[in-house]
Amino acid sequence: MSESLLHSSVEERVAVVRLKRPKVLNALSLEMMAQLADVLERLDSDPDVRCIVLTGDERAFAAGADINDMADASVATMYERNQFARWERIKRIRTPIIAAVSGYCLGGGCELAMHCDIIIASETARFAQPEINIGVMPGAGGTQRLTRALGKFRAMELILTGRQMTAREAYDAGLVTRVVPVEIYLDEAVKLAREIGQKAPLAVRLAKEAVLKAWETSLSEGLEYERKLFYLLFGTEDQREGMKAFLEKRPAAYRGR
Ligand code: DAK
Repeated sequence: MSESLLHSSVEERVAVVRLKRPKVLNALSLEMMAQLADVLERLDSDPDVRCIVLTGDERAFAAGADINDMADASVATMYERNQFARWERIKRIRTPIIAAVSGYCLGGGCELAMHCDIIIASETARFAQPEINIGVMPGAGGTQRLTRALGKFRAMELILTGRQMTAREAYDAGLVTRVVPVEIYLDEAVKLAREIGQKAPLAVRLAKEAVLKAWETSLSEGLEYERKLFYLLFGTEDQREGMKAFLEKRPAAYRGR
């Protein structure tokens, strides 16, 4: 299936969604974000899709929100547009999303990668929140998610200077979980997505929900939440199947029930 600013395909339970505005380094226009929220929601409700890979191209994952959309905007325009609603829709996707990042991953691009659940980077990837260089600050979660991912001091330095981090630095700081040669970054992400796609889908979705909860709550509330989701899984056929298959020394056949 193709949208004008995105391309998406599904194979072996893994959907690959590609941002497609290469001439402007995949700058995230309002229209592109609308299409992205639509596509991700559609994939999220497709039972055959178990994991999503979100990517750009070798030169850029995305160089930020499209500055043309914001340059002349007033407070009222920004408020009326309510862009946050689209980002909120992306935040609510329950299927795991892996960002496969190469090249520039800046501003809104970095914030979009941080809306994903795992980030795989090519050696050429560069991460930054450069909004400070154009007179503003991150607005789609950068000050909060980068700080939670890297800690206060590293995040503060990056956000106040707009400096680009290399893939290796992002790996050392814990933002990225794998750095691989540019030739294989997408394959690596798809391979990981297929591995996740083999697991019991309800357990995967609830586990994602529980990990995300850790960002937003105290330890004791998070543990309470985890416990309830854990109990819930004992109401699924896949729990029976997974444990039975282990005891019978055979691979499990999960059905998402
Ligand atoms: N927007 C629009 N066009 C962009 C762009 C961007 N963010 N980034 C690059 N381009 C365009 C360039 O203008 C150029 O277009 P032409 O001149 O060819 O027409 C083309 O892409 C190629 O870029 P360059 O010629 O500049 O390529 P270089 O290799 O020399 O430099 C660069 C690459 C990535 C270092 C440079 O393009 C750059 O600094 N780009 C801007 C990066 C940036 O400042 N990003 C942050 C933007 S602010 C919100 C949600 C999100 C946001 C805000 C609100 N809400 C929910 C309310 C996010 C804000 C941002 O991301």
